Amino acid sequence: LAASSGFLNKGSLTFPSVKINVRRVRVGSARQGHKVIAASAPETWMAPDDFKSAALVSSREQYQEMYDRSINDPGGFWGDIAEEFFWETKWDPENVVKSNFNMDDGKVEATWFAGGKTNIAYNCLDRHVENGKGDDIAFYWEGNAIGEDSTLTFSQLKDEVCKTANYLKSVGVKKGDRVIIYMPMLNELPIAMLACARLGAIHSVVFGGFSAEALAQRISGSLSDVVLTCSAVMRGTKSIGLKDIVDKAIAITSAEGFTPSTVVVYDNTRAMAKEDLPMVEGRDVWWNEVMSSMSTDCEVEWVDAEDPLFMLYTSGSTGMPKGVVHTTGGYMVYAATTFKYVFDYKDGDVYWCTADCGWITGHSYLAYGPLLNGASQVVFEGVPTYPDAGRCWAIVDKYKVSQFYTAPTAIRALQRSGDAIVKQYDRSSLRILGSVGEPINPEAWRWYHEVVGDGRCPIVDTWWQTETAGHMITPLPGGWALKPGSASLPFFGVEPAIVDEKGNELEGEAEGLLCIKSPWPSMMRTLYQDHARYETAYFSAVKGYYFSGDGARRDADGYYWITGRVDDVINVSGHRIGTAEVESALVTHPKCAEAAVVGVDHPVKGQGIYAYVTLMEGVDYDEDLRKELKVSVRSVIGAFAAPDTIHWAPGLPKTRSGKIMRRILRKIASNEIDQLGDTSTLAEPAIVDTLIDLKGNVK
Ligand code: 6R9
Repeated sequence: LAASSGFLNKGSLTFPSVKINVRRVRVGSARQGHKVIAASAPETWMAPDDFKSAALVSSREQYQEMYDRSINDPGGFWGDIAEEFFWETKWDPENVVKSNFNMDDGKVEATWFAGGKTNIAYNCLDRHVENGKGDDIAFYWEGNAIGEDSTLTFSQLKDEVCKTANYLKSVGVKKGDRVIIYMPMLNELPIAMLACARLGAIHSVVFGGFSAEALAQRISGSLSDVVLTCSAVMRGTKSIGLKDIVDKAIAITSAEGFTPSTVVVYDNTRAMAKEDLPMVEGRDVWWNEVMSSMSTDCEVEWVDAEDPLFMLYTSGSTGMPKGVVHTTGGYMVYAATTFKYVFDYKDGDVYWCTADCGWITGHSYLAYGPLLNGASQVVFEGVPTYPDAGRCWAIVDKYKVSQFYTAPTAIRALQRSGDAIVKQYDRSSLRILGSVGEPINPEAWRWYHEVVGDGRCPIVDTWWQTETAGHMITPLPGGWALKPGSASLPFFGVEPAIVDEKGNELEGEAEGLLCIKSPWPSMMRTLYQDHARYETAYFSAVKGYYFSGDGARRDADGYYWITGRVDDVINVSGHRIGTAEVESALVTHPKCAEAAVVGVDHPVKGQGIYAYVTLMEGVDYDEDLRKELKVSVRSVIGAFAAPDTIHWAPGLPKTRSGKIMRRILRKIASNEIDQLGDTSTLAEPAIVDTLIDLKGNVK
């Protein structure tokens, strides 16, 4: 294995099994359908001098010097940073990074800090407690309803993590075992993650919005013997029963021959009365009862830097969701370092990320990054619009939040409620505003900047993925001028490349496929039990590069503008959804013969799901059926993946070899009928006119 090095001589580039439908995006537009910023005269904003001079990185020159070292001497750069953490055994300094990332043979392995032994939970908690920070607040928990709140100090959090770890140990969980966590945003969710990490067990957090079928897939996919859950949760005024979904999921896995032995249920009396919840004798226990008798001392399991820390499922362009696996050492160093520099973290800050721990953002920038830095943060159970659209600003005011990190979809939704409700609250504590999950359109950027941040706060538009586990392209808030809609420059150690459809890397100003050409510490190491799929899905489309699935443009200043997915992944409110997953959910309905799903621009969600459905012979299209089809998707994936629109399709535009031409379906869906392009390769060109005629009956 060669250390991260050259990437010349890529040989011939082919696109074997990975499907890339490059969608054309106008040069200069930050996002299809949103306002276009002229490429020639981009608007820029620079943090004021007092902000810059106090920032960890205060100029592009300082960044460039650090960046150059991170690329030319990754071992030295990351090795120095890793020294700040506690390692029970030090890594081999000659081999900080080993990888064959850039080979043409399509085989990919990477290791960081090999030989080192550490524990991320120890570094998140014990290290701070031992350094006299035990009484600092780790979590300001804010419940769904106004007035529900509590705090946990670092030493209290450590005690809770130890109790949970001791309980898990008592039911047999040990290093390498997988544990499913299906919880709402109670403190117990990050506590459960850290408890697994303390034992070296691999957590697999499943977002609470996933259905029983999706949860079942994740339980049996990882053969997790223990499931941690909660009776129910309040989302706004609605109570959602999570334990009930766990019961249904286990009924599915049991029918297939796998039954977890233990289900630990947190009794959330605010959402459901204990008596109302049936418990399965011998399998289900109450969290609150079993933890209370556990000791607050729990020995740390020292794990290898390359031992897996967690797996997290995410959607790709083909097939079923992929179990992305992240390991310990590189992830720890990278999550902590990106948090520190991107949020310009300083002692005394109060940070708030609105993400759920069911997503990667909640892993890296709620559970791990902030705790590794000893930061105080808000953990919010509720939704940004309950009881009203001022809730986020009320929380900022209440806790004097200094960094606020959320998704463009939330920003757009709050923007719709107007400026007055924002201005009712004091936001002078805010220093930095963050964005993640999808491209932020310039109007939303400006509103966030001007109204929420009173024109004072830099916006860090952070581009990254479940697979990258940490920020990849992002502003450093005091470092350089911001351009609304651009994620700007690569973080330390990240080498982005823009590649054309033939796989040639483009230099200078360019637009194409966004790839990464050398390993970074928190890169995913494999897909759970499927290394071959890891290699084909990410490293075979563009040989010698990691292909992100996104398109991007690089401007004359070297800034990157992410143009969105170029594969068959739809990004709905920051949630990644594979078109293939929604299609296979639709065809589970007995009356659905075939389905084709595309993404369309949506003013709040970023993209919406638009489904073309062909029914079985002899079945008539009707409104009830439309509802039933949506229910099918809700029950196979979850409510967030239900199509917004169903377009009845007596047939679909296919090539003679039977491939659905989604390009045409996208154009019809977005009313760009005049831009259908070449339809001559279709087996039955007339179907296009039929679909256009049926647009009148679309709902
Ligand atoms: C962290 C996260 C990843 C996909 C990614 C891209 C989109 C995320 C973005 C962004 C433009 C940004 N994305 N951040 N697009 N600008 N700042 O969201 O992970 O759920 O895996 O989604 O989200 O399309 O490929 P994940």
